[in-house]
Order: sequence, then structure tokens, then C-alpha cells
Amino acid sequence: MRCERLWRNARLAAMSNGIEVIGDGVVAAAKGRILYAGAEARMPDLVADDVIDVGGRLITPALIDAHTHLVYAGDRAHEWRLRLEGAAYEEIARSGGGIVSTMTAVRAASQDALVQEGLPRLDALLAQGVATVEIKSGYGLSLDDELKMLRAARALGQARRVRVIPTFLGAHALPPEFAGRPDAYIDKVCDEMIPAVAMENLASAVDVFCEGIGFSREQTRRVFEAARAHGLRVKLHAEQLSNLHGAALAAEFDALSADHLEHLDTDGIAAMKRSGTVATLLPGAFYFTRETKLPPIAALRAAGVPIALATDCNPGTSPLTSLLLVMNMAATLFRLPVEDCLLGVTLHAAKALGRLADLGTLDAGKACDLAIWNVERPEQLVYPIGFNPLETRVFNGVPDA
Ligand code: DI6
Ligand code: FE
Repeated sequence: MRCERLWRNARLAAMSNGIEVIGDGVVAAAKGRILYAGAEARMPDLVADDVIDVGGRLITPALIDAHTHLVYAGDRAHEWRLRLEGAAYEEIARSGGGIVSTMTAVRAASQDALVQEGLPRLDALLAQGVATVEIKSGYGLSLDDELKMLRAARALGQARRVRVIPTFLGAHALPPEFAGRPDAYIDKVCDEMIPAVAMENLASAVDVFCEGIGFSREQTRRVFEAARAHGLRVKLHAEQLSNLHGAALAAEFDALSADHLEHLDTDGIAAMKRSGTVATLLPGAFYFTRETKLPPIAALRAAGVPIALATDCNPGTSPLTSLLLVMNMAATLFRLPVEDCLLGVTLHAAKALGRLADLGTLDAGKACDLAIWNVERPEQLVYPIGFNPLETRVFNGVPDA
């Protein structure tokens, strides 16, 4: 059999079997997919046009960032400085700052300006081995501005060798023109925005910020019902600042993931387990907001709820573009075992995006997205801080130039 490209002399962490490493491994790619990944001794008869000796380096699936808000304009450094002096995130949000201040900047920006501002953040992720990035809307908060954000996310996926998975987050905050009328805004999200997003195929899922400073459970339920009616999967910002029992509601709608979860309780965990909803943890937001309440890691692991990790890249609570640092933070701050950290940015991240069939592990038939690292053992990707051991990134079977 022929294949286009074959990497040999590799150590493989395929992620389909924990972080077990296969020595003397090969990965063969044909038509952008993995044809074979495993020990060279067991490789079927293959002739490759291009054989690359990786000199004993570690190959993992390319990393997946399953929760970002990386399309935005401006920054919120001034609010961060206020928070360093003691102001609370919720207090700033309630006084017209926070998400709404980024909304003002996004509304003033063109689609192309959003792309230009997003590119350096996207490039920073890719430079550390990421090949799939979820990107949410949620700073437009009007029909046109939400569509503009989603089109910018799509354009970012065309500007770089990356798979962008867009999520509609119209119910992120209440725009000022709806002050005091949150249900009227939710009507608009359900009756105008979701149908328009679905019609233009601009998002694969719908998210809501279910929180005291966001939207209630009942409002979230209405958005989820509209999403379902348009054939869109759901996910939820849940239990970040308080416990509104959002994760259990998300599970009721077979959500792909419930994200943040610092205030998640045992009923929420049980509901997520039943529905197969992934727990996406965002240690960057935990760190940057100086949160002290830890997500219930031990209980999630004991229940067998898959845990994904993501940057939550956003200007307010997690101006972070390093999945390597996210893994280190999850290990250090959350005591997440190293194995779970690595699964969190590969296998479980793919599951959180509903893409386990074609991403997240080195299994034959999946997209050949690889990260080739200058390390020997997977834990060496989690342990250092601020060091980038990426040798090469491969997207759809083709290495970066
Ligand atoms: N939770 C978050 O961490 C971000 N959004 C959300 O719903 C924060 C977004 C921001 O402050 O701009
Ligand atoms: Fe978020």
C-alpha cells in the first residue's frame, strides 16, 4: 500500500490508551488521515513518498483548545489593574465594564479588524502544537455583530492551517439596550439570532453564560430549546462564580460539555456522568481571577466524568494563549494527574467538541494532526513553565513549513 508521508523512529503517545508510550513507532498518513500509527514492527506493508526520521522524538495528537473567546477587540488591562487594587470582577461587570466593555470595542471593529486582532492569539496557540480551536461569539450581542464575530472565526480558520470550531454565545451578557429586559433579549437570541446562525451554518454549538451576572437557568433552558429545534448541540458556562445548577440542566440537554465548574455539586456530577457531558476545566480563569474555590476534581474523576482543559482565552478573565501552561496549571493548582492533563487537551477535548470520531487520538482513520515534541516522555510537556518544546506541527498530514 502507498501513503504520502511516514514519520518513523518516534515515540508515540497515541492517547487512546492513557499516556502509554510506544517506542520505535511510526505514523503513516494518506489523504490527510492516519493510515497507521503504532510500532514499526507491526506496520503493514507501506511505501511512502516521503519518509521523515524524527530521531526518537515524542509524537502526540496535535492539541485541541476546546473553549476560547479568542475573537475580540481591544483589551481590558485597565480592569485588571482595578482588580489588582481590590475591585471584584462581578462589581466591574455590574458597573458597565466587563463583557459589555469588550462588546463596545467589538461593535466598533470590522470583521477584518477582528481577524487581524485574533491572528496573533491564534498563532500563539498553533506555535505550541494546537491544530483545533473552538472559538465563541458573545461580544457582539446584536444579530449583526454576533454574525460578524462568527464570520471572523471562520475567516481565521481559512487564514491559518487550523480547524476552527465556532460556537454561538449570544447569551453571554445583557447588552445595554436591553437593560432591565433580559427576557426580551433571550427572545431575540432564540427567535432571530439562532435561526440566522443555523441558516448560515456559522456555528456547530450554542453556549450560554448561566450565572448571576449572566442568564438564569430558565433563560438558559429557552436558549437550549431553540438550539435543539435548529439541530445545534449545546454547552454551558456553568457554576463558575456560583451554583445555579447549570451543569444538571446542560446534562438534561445532552450537552457536549459544561465548563468552569468550580461550584459544581454532586447532583451536577451525577447528571453529567449520565449524559456523557465532558467537564471542561479552565485553570487560566481560576488563576487570573484569583479564585480560591477548586472544582471538584476528585469527585469528577471518581465518577468517571471525562475532563477537558482549555485556555478560555478572553480579555476579562483569562488572557491566555498557552495550552502547555494550562496543563501545568491544572496539575499544580487543581492537582490533576499528569495523564489527565494530557488527555484533557487531546482525547477529552475532542469529545468536548463532539469530534472524537476524527480527532484527539492517533487512531487509523482520524485526521493526521500531530505534534512532534523535543521531549521523551509525555510528563515533560506538563512539567516546565514557559518553555515550548514543539519541534513540528502537522495539520491534515502536512507538516508546517
Ligand atoms: N466566563 C468567562 O470566563 C468569560 N466569559 C464567561 O462567560 C469571561 C468573559 C469576559 O470577561 O470577557
Ligand atoms: Fe469562557
